Amino acid sequence: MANENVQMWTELNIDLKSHDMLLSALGPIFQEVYLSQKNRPAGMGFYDFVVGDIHGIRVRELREHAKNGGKVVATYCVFVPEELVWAADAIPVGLCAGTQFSVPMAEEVLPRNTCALIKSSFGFRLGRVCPYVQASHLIVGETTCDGKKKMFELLNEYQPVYVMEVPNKKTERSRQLWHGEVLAFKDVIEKLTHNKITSEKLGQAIDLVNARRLALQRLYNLRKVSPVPISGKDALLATQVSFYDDAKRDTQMLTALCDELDKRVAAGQGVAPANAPRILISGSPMAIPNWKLHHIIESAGAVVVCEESCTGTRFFSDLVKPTKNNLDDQLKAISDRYMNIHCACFTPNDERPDDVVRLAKEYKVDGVIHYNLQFCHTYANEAIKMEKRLQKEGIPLLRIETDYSDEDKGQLRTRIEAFLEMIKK
Ligand code: BJ8
Repeated sequence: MANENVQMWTELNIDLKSHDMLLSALGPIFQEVYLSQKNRPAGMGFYDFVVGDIHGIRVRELREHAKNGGKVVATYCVFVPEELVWAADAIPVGLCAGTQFSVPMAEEVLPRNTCALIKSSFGFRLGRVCPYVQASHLIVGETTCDGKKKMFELLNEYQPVYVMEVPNKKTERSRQLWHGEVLAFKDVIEKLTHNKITSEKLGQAIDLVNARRLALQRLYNLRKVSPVPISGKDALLATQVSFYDDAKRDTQMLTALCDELDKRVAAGQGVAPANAPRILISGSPMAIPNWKLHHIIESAGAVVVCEESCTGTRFFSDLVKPTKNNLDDQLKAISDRYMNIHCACFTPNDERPDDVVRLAKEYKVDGVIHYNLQFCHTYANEAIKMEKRLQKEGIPLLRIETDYSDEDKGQLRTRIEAFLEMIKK
């Protein structure tokens, strides 16, 4: 299998030397962060396997699909309506952009004062170290933040990129603009795949993605229980894998994991003592293998019970409303659903602090940690409003600004331990 992988990566024009370095760095990190945990649910075995073979089986599935004439569509943002991709018999893949490894590669081109997520994703393409990027026929970007939209122009010099225009406001005019973008995206995907998106196919795709969202909702609901039956790190990993695994298989695996967690809950079995501080993380998304903050928090004796982020609740909280098999209604339901994602790129975006307050209560958290990637101005500015709002509600907040490097680990640990000491029950 190892040889088969090497052959596949060669066909995908991967820089094998750098890629080897990337994979050999991932193993020890995964061992330290994940495999060293005690009392993990057996259902996490699947996710360990996925990470262990991160550039193997799934990439082979995508290649097989392409050999049979199918297309692979890569995305960087939860705004891209994946239902339309599935409905055209293409496969969407949420690209990871969570490693420091590719950041220096990107810094050869991009300004250094760009957020790590943007640098990491651009570096993957520039350094040819990600087979998912190499295997995709189209990358779909979006006009969310300035850094991303300008990076997509540069990325387009290496691979075809299509950019969706996400509005910055939530007015009726903006909603109409977004609806037009969804219709245009349908045309782009039909042209790419040479497949017509019918109402029947779209209905099936809506059901497919909604089922995965419901499974993730179930997983998160189980995290509301005390003692919590799964660590924040494990729940984060399961969510991260949902971005690129097959949606049907992913739903099955999540369902099996939740069945096991149900039993743990019934037996009162938790991964941390009932009095361990419960933390909600709110802010920028955390793509694989960005486990830094969770690891520091949980190593300090607390437990992360919820993520208000695009690798958390913003990814699955809302379903596309099921409609009768009428294409226009389905497309409208899709555009309405996606406009409900409260990304800090919107102004105003008061719904996000509202969400955090609501989630803090639902998950009975002892404190919120606001996670901000350095140089991400939208989330940094929104943190000011968030702080005021949480203060009013009496919910303790710690604001963290960091990147993907390990340099600030010690400092973060000290600040987080002090915060946990303050909120201790
Ligand atoms: S919907 S959060 S996935 S844009 S952290 S690149 S905002 S400078 S990732 Fe995001 Fe879509 Fe919004 Fe979600 Fe820019 Fe900030 Fe970097 Fe960001």
